[in-house]
Amino acid sequence: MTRTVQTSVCIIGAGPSGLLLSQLLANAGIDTVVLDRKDRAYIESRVRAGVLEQGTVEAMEEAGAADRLHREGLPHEGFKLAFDGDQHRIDLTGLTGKTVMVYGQTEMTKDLFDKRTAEGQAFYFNVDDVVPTELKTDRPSVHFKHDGEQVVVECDFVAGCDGFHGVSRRAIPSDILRTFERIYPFGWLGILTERPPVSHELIYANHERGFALASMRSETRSRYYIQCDVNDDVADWSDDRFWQEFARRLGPDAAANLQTGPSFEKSIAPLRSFVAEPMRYGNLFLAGDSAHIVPPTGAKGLNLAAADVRILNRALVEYYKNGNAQYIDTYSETVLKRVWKVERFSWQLSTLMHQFPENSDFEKRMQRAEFDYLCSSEAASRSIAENYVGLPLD
Ligand code: FAS
Ligand code: PHB
Repeated sequence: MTRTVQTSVCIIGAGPSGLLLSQLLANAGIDTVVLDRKDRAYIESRVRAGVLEQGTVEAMEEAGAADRLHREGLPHEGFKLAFDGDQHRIDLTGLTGKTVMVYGQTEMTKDLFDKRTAEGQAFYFNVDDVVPTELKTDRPSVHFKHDGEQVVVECDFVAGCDGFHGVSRRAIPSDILRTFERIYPFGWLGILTERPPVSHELIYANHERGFALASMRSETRSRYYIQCDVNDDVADWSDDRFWQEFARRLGPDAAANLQTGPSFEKSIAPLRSFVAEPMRYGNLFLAGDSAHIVPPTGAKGLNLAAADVRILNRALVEYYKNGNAQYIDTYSETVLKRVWKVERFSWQLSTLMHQFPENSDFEKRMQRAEFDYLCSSEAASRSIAENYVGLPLD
């Protein structure tokens, strides 16, 4: 027995991309069905991004889901780069007139789930065997299993918001899909701890022992990272070992204010740069991590996903409201131009701020020279700042 469901846009994935797209389309009166292989509790439990560009905040405002973000988020006007103890502040607001908002992806996801649920959004959680089909026709469909029942969603468009390990990218024929990848020779070990942050602004540190990042989730909850071997086992990293390493890499001045405590989340993430082209195939549109991955150094992953969604939403609304397919037809070209610029920035900052095992003494000197140039050049600092606060949509 197959259950058939009709909708305008079938969204595969209920992470930030899928949820934001569903809300923005709903605001334009466009109905969607959203399906995810996990459930809401699992999706909300994932600890990921922590910094929102102004554009992402604007997207949440457009979605009508920004009230708590403005109440609890922390606007930041700058951050620090540190090299073997020397520090340089990137004055975001002085150089660009903009700020970034420290607000966890977990919270953003909760806010979007609350809003979608309050508006009666149709979700299918814990689905299996998702197969997008008929993508080159005017009425594609998405088949999947849910609660032991076979379901098919017939729609106008399929939005592939199912992340790096999803099925949407793989629905594009291999003779059409092109992928580009750089895998970094290290990972990030991240912890959460209920202790006030070591600094009121983020500190990105490159130390001879490796990279470290001091971030936060609130004025009482800190989020810290250190570069580690991607094959490390998180069980080998006791809190004491983490604190010792983290303090050494921050340097004595910055670490003087460090309040250590028990971690309540500890995980290791691999780092990669990845792009899939095209981001459209027939009536399938990719958005977010299903199409690209950036190393978290530039705080871009979530923000790049939100920018994709704003561009895709504009295209779909223009089609439904005015019958104009211009933005749909140029979606992949438009969005990829911005994706590659953000990939460049994330790669550049990762290359500058990490210890690479293969780096010769010359490359290490180049890293230090780049840092010294940033310290001495307002133009160089402005370049970092304008990328960090977020590039224009197009
Ligand atoms: P997501 O991966 O968040 O969501 C995809 C959804 O699709 C998931 O809920 C999944 O269950 C679902 N799905 C997958 N396959 C499916 C299928 N076959 N059928 C149905 N549903 C399916 N970004 C930053 O900006 N800053 C950071 O500090 C940062 N840190 C990160 C740390 C880690 C460990 C990771 C993994 C990522 C980090 N990111 C960071 C990037 C991250 O935030 C992503 O950019 C963001 O989650 C992208 O959102 P989505 O595109 O919605 O993809
Ligand atoms: C975080 O707070 O999780 C965070 C902040 C900035 C980054 C990466 C992660 O560049």
